[in-house]
Amino acid sequence: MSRLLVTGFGPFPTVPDNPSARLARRLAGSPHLRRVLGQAPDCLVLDTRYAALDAQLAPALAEGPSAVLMIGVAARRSRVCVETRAVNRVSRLFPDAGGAVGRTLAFEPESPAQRRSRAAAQVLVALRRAGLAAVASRDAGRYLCNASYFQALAADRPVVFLHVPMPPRTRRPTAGGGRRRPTLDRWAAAFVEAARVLALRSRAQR
Ligand code: PCA
Repeated sequence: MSRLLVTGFGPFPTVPDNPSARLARRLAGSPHLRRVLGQAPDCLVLDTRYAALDAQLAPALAEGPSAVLMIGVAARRSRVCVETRAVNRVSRLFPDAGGAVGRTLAFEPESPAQRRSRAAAQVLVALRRAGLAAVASRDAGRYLCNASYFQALAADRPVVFLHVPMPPRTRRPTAGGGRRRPTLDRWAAAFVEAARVLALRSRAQR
């Protein structure tokens, strides 16, 4: 059966505890999302290694998910970013979790210079409507997030990549003295709406 695939990433040298893995698992286990989709999505937490693209992502994509919602952390950003494209470029500077760096500058030498997400604009609207001050980004970096997005965008199905900032470590008291809803909970709730958009688009494509 064709379904939504949700992906996150494990730790890497500058981010020992990657919130994207927790978010992906939370979404995949969300009863609300299960109701929205009519079934639970598949969840894949990728090792932050170049080797994981072939070893983990490729087989999951080969199973033919109807849509893919990808999540990664961008520690220096302050807002959730909807990535509008992935480029065919790899950093040779930043080692992955296994110490390997990209070997060639082009990720796939025979492939186009970039691939765009046709679902990104609609996902951005959905996230904002869900109360998240998300922004569009045309720069998914030159590391594993960009590379995985480039790979997932190769097939004709709705795919979007969401970069999240590092969530604050402590819960901040609100002006009224109460506690704000934890950041990860707010993101996960809004990401259900992103998943809804992807699912509707995939149904329309069939
Ligand atoms: N962020 C990195 C890789 C894994 C992750 O969560 C990136 O932005 O490429």
